[in-house]
Amino acid sequence: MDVDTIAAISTGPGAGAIAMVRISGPVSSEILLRLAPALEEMPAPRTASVVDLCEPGDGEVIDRAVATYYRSPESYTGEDVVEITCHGGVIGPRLVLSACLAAGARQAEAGEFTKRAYLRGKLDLIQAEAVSDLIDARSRAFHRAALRHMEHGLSTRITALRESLVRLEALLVHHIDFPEEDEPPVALDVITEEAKRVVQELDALLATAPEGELLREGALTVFAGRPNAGKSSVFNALLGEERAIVTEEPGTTRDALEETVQLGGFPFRLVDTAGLRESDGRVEQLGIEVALRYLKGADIVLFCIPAAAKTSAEDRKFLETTAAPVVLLETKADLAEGPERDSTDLKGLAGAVQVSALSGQGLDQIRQLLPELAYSGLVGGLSDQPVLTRQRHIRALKIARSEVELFRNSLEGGLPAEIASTHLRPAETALEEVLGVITVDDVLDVVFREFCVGK
Ligand SMILES: Nc1nc2c(ncn2[C@@H]2O[C@H](COP(=O)(O)OP(=O)(O)OP(=O)(O)O)[C@@H](O)[C@H]2O)c(=O)[nH]1
Ligand SMILES: [Mg+2]
Repeated sequence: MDVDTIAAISTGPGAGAIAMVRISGPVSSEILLRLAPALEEMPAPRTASVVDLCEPGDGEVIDRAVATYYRSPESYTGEDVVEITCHGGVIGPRLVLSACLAAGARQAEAGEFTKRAYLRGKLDLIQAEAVSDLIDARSRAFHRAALRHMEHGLSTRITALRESLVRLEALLVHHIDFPEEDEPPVALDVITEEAKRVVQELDALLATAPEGELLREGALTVFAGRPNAGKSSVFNALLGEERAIVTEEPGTTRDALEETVQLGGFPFRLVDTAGLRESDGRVEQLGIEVALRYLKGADIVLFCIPAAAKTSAEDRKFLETTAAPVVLLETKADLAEGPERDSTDLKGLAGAVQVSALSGQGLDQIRQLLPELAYSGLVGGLSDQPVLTRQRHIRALKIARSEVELFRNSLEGGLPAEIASTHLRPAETALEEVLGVITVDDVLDVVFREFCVGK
C-alpha cells in the first residue's frame, strides 16, 4: 500500500472565492505544522482552525486560511488528512500546494484520493465510480442515479445477489454430498427456483441499462425536415438562446449544431441539422449527409413540417433512414389556420405537437413529451431499482445472468449437479468484480483514470 503523502488542489481551476488544498498520508500533520509555525500542536480532529500559512523555506506568509485535520481512519481516504481552505484565484492555491510539496508531499495523481479510499475499504468500486459521476453529472436525473450508487443502492443489491449465489453453492454441495439418500436434504427444484429468482433480479437491474446509459450522455434528439421548416427556431427556443442562425432563406443551417439541455431533469443532446432536400450545392450537400448520419444514430427524431404544408414523398423517404421514434413537429403553428393535414399520413409517429417558435405554443408539450419518450422507465421515479449507467456494470451483470441461467438449465436438463455447479463460480466472480472485491489492476486504472486531480 502507498505510504507517501499526497497533495493537490481539490477545487476547480480559475477564480473563486475559496479553494481547497487536500493532503493525505502519514506526514499530513507534520506538513501542516511546518506550514503554520504558529500552531504549537495539531488542532483537534474535525475542527476548523484559522492559520497563517508560511513558505517552509523563508517563512514568508502565503495566505491566511482555515485548516481541518481528519485523523486516520476517520477521513475520506482513511489516512491522516489535512484540508486547507484558502483564498481562491490563480496564484494563492498554487502557492499553498507548492508549500505542501516543499514540506514533503507529492503531487497527487488523478483520482488518487478516491483510489486510496477504495484501497483502504472506505468505498467499494461502485461508490468510487459514483464519486466521479456526481462530479461529471450534467442533469438532475444522472446526479440522482449517482447519489443512489454512493449511498450503496446498487452495491447492496449486488452484494445480496452474490450471497444468494454462495447459498446456492452451499445447497448444491449438500445435495452432492448425500447422493445415495432417497430423500436428498435439499430438493433440486428448490435450488432451480432460487436460481430463477436470481436471474429475474438480474433481469430487473439490466432492464434499467438502456435508459441508464442514455442518462450518462443524454438522448440524441435530432431536428430534421425540409429547409426553412423552422427547425433552428424551435432548437433555439428549447435552448433559450439564439444558438443557431435563423433566416428566411432555405438552406441556412449547414453544419450540425449540438447542445446539451435538461428537460424535466433529464439530459438531451439536441442537434440542429441542415434542411433535407436534393441539392446541387456542395456545402449544402455535405450538410445533408451529416444530417442523415445523425438521423441514423438518433434516439429521437423531431421531424419538422410547417403546419400549413403537406407532407411529401421526399419527407417520407428521409424518415425511412431512421429507426428512432419520430415526433412530428408541426411548426409555425401561428401562421396556420388550423390543422390542414391529416398527420396520419406519416406512419408510426411517436407523437405530434403543434409548435410555434414565435408564440411559444407547444414548447412545454415538447419538454414534457421528450422525457416520457426517452426515459419512460425513470420518469416519475417510479422504479425502485438502482439504475445501471456504466458499461462495466452492465457487461458483468450480463455475464452473471447468463451463467446462472446455464446453471439452472443444466440442472433442469438432468446434468449432474457437479457439472451444473461449474457455472456458479464465474457468476460470483463477475459480481465480485463489479463491487471491486476482487480487482485486476487494469480495471482500477480504467476506473480512476477518468477522475480529475484532487478527487
Ligand atoms: N411565423 C413564424 N415564423 C417562423 C417560426 N419559426 C421559424 N419561422 C421563420 O421561418 C424561417 C426559417 O426558420 P429557420 O428556423 O431558419 O428554419 P430551418 O428549418 O432551420 O431552415 P434551414 O436551416 O434553412 O433548413 C425564418 O424566417 C423564421 O423567422 C414560427 O414559429 N412562426
Ligand atoms: Mg436551420
